[in-house]
Amino acid sequence: MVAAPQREPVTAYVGLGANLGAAAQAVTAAIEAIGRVPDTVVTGRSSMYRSAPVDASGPDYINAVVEVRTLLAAPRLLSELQAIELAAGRERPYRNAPRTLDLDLLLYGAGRIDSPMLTLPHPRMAQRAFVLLPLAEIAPQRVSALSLAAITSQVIARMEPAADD
Ligand code: PH2
Ligand code: MG
Ligand code: MG
Repeated sequence: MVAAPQREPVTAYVGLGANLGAAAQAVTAAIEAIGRVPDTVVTGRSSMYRSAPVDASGPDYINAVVEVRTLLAAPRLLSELQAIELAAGRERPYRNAPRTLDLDLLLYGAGRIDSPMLTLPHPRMAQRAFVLLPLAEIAPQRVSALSLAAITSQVIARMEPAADD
């Protein structure tokens, strides 16, 4: 039997990061591309942040988080995000290599998944200021005070909104 399509929209959060080339432009373009994913609307968007690389090398990152409402199942949403990464010239020469664009599915409703392709919630998000600070800006209910207290030593700065924002 074919599974019935999912009818109830789910609120999900996507982390964006880039540290090669025109990183802020890549993040802005990616948010627009996420808005063109089928059956998905962008319902919230954080400021952009500049952050020092965590467990990685290379230039500073530009990071942001967006909220979407989607009818897509989590694995399908992930593959749409991966297609946007590929279109932005993403290469994967080694783990945590500098990248033109990284899109991570952080949270999918209250969903918990542990498969080789996808782990939800994102397994490292609770240790990363570059995820927690933008997420707390648009979804404070999804970030605990305890995890915010644990990441205060990480170097990160919220950028001014763009003039035309
Ligand atoms: N992404 C990583 C590894 N380290 N550091 C910062 N500051 N921002 C990132 O987006 C980031 C990182 C792996 O995806
Ligand atoms: Mg990542
Ligand atoms: Mg990633």
